[in-house]
Amino acid sequence: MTMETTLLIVKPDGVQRGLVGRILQRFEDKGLQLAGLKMMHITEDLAHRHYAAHKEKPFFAGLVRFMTSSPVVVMAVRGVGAIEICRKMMGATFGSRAEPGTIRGDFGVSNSFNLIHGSDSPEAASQEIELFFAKGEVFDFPQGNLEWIYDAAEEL
Ligand code: FUP
Repeated sequence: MTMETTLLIVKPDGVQRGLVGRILQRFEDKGLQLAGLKMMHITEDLAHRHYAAHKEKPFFAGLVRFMTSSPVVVMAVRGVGAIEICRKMMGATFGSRAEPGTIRGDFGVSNSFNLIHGSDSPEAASQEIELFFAKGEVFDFPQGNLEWIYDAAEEL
């Protein structure tokens, strides 16, 4: 496992429902480092680029409409194995099926309004961070309590 930075988005439903703090808290509680954070309104063009892999899917138009309907909060989150850890914390895609204990499982029942996006591979993570953050908006700085979050002899 290597140190990774992943892109997370609290989607419009998460912002509108006042869940940003609680969602963000889970990643901090886990010991992951917050390396970038901003609120933004996703443009049509950005939504198309971000979800390009889904452009032929029947749900694509609705997905773009949803993601551009209201502001989102984007985060760059860093840690050893952060991509897979964050995906597990998010839960299955559909809120109706996501396990309790996960973000989607605990906070939602909807399938398309599923609160959070997280990069699903190292390639996606670097592409998405570049798409959503400008140069200088993701910070590289020492994590203060790193030696108590990881076993430095084995994990770092
Ligand atoms: P995930 O990786 O869990 O965010 O899910 P996907 O990349 O497969 O899908 C992207 C988004 O499209 C999901 F967050 C929700 C939406 N979607 C639907 O609305 N209907 C579907 O059948 C599948 C996905």
